[in-house]
Amino acid sequence: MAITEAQFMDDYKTRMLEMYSSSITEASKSQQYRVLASVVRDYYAKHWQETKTRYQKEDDKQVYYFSIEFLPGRFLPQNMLNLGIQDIVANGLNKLGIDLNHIIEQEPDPGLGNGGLGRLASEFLDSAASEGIAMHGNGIRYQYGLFKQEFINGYQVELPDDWLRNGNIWEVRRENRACVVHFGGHVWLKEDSFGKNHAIYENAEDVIAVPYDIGIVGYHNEVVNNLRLWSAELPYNEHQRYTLAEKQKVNEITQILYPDDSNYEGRLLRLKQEYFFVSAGVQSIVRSYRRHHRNLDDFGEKISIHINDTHPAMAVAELMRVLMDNESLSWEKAWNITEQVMSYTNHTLLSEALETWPEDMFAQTVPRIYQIVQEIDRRFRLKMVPLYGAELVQSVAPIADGYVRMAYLAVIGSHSVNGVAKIHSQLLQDSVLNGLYRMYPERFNNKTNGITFRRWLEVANPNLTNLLDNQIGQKWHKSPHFLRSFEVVAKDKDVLKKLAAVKHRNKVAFANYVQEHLHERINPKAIFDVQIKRLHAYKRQLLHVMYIIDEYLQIKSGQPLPNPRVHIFGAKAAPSYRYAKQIIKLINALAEQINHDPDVKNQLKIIFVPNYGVSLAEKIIPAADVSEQISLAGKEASGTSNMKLMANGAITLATMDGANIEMFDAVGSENMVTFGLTVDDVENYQNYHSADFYSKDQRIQRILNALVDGTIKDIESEGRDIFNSLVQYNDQYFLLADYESYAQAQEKIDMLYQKPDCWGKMMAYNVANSGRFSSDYTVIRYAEDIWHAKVPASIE
Ligand code: GL7
Repeated sequence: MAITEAQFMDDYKTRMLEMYSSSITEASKSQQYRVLASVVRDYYAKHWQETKTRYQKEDDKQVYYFSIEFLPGRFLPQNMLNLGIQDIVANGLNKLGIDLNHIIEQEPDPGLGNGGLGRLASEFLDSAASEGIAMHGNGIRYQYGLFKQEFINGYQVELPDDWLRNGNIWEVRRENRACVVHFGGHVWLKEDSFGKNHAIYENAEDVIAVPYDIGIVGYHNEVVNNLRLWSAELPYNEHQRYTLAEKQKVNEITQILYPDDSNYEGRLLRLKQEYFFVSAGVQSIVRSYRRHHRNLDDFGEKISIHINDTHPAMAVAELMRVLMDNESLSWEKAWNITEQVMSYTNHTLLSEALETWPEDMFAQTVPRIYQIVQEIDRRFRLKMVPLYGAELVQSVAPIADGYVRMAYLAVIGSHSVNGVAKIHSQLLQDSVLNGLYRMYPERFNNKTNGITFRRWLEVANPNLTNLLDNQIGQKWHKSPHFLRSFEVVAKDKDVLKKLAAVKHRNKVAFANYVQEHLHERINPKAIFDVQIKRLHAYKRQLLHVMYIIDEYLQIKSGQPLPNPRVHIFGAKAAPSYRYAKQIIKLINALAEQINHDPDVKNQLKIIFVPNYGVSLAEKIIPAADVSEQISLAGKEASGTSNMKLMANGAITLATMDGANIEMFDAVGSENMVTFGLTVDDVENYQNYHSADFYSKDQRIQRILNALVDGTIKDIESEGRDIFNSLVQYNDQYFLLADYESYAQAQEKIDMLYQKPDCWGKMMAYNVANSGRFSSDYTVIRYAEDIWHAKVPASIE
């Protein structure tokens, strides 16, 4: 982007005056941020408009990524990077007496997602724009993001995340593009004088969906795609008055994000949220298509709708509704188009996360959609029972046993179904979706997740970025495969020293952050052992905690640790997930005790960073030495923090699960430390009795006893419950079975860390081989194999 420093400074001063009638020095930091965001937005406004016009003119296929969650992280640093103006802005502001880094910290992190699933959606948007692929997001503009986490007496407390309090500079409200969404009431079909059916809605509750658009800026390519987030409002009508209660009921639909990433209760509001953004999205897509096309003959060739996990699966029925009821197409024609347009990604094998809705609730909330799903179900059975038998068909039909089953609906209505890592896609075919795989084998494929190096290296880790640029040039910015050449360059000891120096500098920066914000001192020479992800039993933060207790007991018995360690956690627990919250309390209690025990003498520290999110990840990941990816094999679909940590030179300590397996293929056994049961081991395990491990293994006994015998203070009830879950209730996630192997792996880490040359080489191999996990490549594969969309810039 061609802009000079002088011009920027001028723009900034003028905008400050326009927005706040203020001089720069008088303005608050938050005002300084908003002025900067507004100036940066202006710099891509024209590209945004031109991108839209070009897509229309060239009639390119448009892809719409429907996701109930997006976790974009801060827009300001990403947009400046992608526009190529960060140095100009930093220097310009400097001359005006402002530190850009302070301003960046003013931007609230839009917490419109829970974890990996929402973050992946945002990485894909960034990658698609950067590759010039016409792909747009469709989601919900939650007024409150994921709760703000604080710890009080070690317990998680959830506070509202009022991220819109000061407005959102990046969004544009487009009232003129609003849609009406119908809920409830009765629907009947009326034949008109031409013999066409029309759906008549009686006593329906109408809600207006107002879109807010955010530009998604591509990397150095003048492409700006769209993220459209919908907000629920009452219909505007001068003659109709609404009570406060009615208004609240409508606003509720887009008020909060469900703070649960796997265990959705069948709540009515959630169902409404899903239909709300799906219906608005589908209607607006058809409407905008119709503005430039006379009929719908080519709709299937020109539009893709991607169903990100089951939450938007009603898109299948909603598109059928719009095509039949509004556009008067026949069932057959509408169905052909729908199958061609829809594709679905599954993100989890956990059975509790495969959504189902009680039929009654579904029928009452979205009656027309229910009718259509019933018809899909009827036709599916009619076709499949003669081929596969009633029993198999019943086991995968969209409606059965009083429930509407969203994953099955998504597969039946799509032409493509993918998992998010090789092993996960395989397990989908073999188990969870096996019945449908037998019927539609050609639909199933794998698309291993990816990450964007622009955010996780260029924005988050400028020190490593500079080193890489100096050593191997900048080609990797556009084509992350080029990182590979760092492997050769890093054979030079000098380069390894520089790499170690970069890591050290990042660790010092994080230690300073911890001191300033959490008032704990940590030693940058210690191993920074990091586990950052949602708190969930299957992710096994508790296994990590067991090892910390082990270390602590070792110190207390007079044996020093081979290396000082800092165990760093970041994790939110779903507010209703009692066990996860008990583990949070345990970690905090342990931290309180260990961090202040004079016997420990700084050999061991626990830092549990509250309110983990994208912006905190950007601070932690560059400083990590060890990346804990220790889920029970077969449970983590892919993982993505594993890739981010790898790219930043952390050594992965992992089970053979999700994408860890592909990372292992990429770096080899010398550069990753693996342990534990494999997927096959877990599947074939006969008669697991965790109590046997407790009674036979003295080390495990000592660790678990510490939970209940007063060794760890202030966890009376939590300690007992956690102990019982592991010993009495048979340890659902096989922690005790994996403990010995995990502890050995940790010892191996200690041994390797004591050989700086060896550790340095491992770091270099990890950075160098992480390029294949770029979401740019992942998105290109989606575009080519699933969406059949244009990929303009072919990258190497
Ligand atoms: C998840 C998976 O648990 C995670 O392994 C995967 O990396 C991510 C993106 O594909 O999707 N599924 C899910 O429901 N959440 C995830 O993070 C919240």
